[in-house]
Amino acid sequence: MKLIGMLDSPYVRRVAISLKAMELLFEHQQLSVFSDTEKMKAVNPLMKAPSLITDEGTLLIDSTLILEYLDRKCSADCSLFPKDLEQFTKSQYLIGIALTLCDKAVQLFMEYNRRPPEKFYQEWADRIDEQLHIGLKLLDQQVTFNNMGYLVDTRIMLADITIAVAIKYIKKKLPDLYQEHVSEKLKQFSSEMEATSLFREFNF
Ligand SMILES: N[C@@H](CCC(=O)N[C@@H](CS)C(=O)NCC(=O)O)C(=O)O
Repeated sequence: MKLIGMLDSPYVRRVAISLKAMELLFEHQQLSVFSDTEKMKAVNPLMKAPSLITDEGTLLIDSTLILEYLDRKCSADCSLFPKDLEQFTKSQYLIGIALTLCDKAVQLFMEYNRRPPEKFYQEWADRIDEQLHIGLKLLDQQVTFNNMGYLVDTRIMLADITIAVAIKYIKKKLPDLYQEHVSEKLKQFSSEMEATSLFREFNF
């Protein structure tokens, strides 16, 4: 299998960390959707990252769809989805908030860094900003860690990975938002996750 995309993408990063956590072998090619356009098009004409090429040569797009596929490939005891329905529902709920934070953080970063200043769309930026504040508050209210320091199980699962990756993206790309609106609880969780060898291998 081959994963294509840069680790500064929270979507690529969550797939890379998950592949390793699932003990699946893969090759990683860091191509940028913006600066490696031609190479990226050759892999995926839609120019999206993450892209995953399966061993059979099928192109898979979108981190959530890729992770569903990988869940079927990995051994049952390495699955990153809880078996129990109640835990699974909680996990999907938390991942939904974390992915919305990723979407909104990427959009806000693009708004400030890619859009020409004369085309800056203030109303849109304000809306994203509000969504980010609400998402961070909701996440802070909803997360509770067990005595192993994880969210839904006694080992790392996709909810832990996705939340940690979202917080790190915000820390790096939107530092003011991180300082002012990420709670101490989430900052602490993010630091603990980022200190593990699993996260350090896919550092950004
Ligand atoms: N929902 C998608 C989002 C992926 C995404 O938007 N990736 C960005 C890189 S961070 C990308 O491909 N941007 C180029 C584009 O949208 O044209 C996922 O979970 O994989």
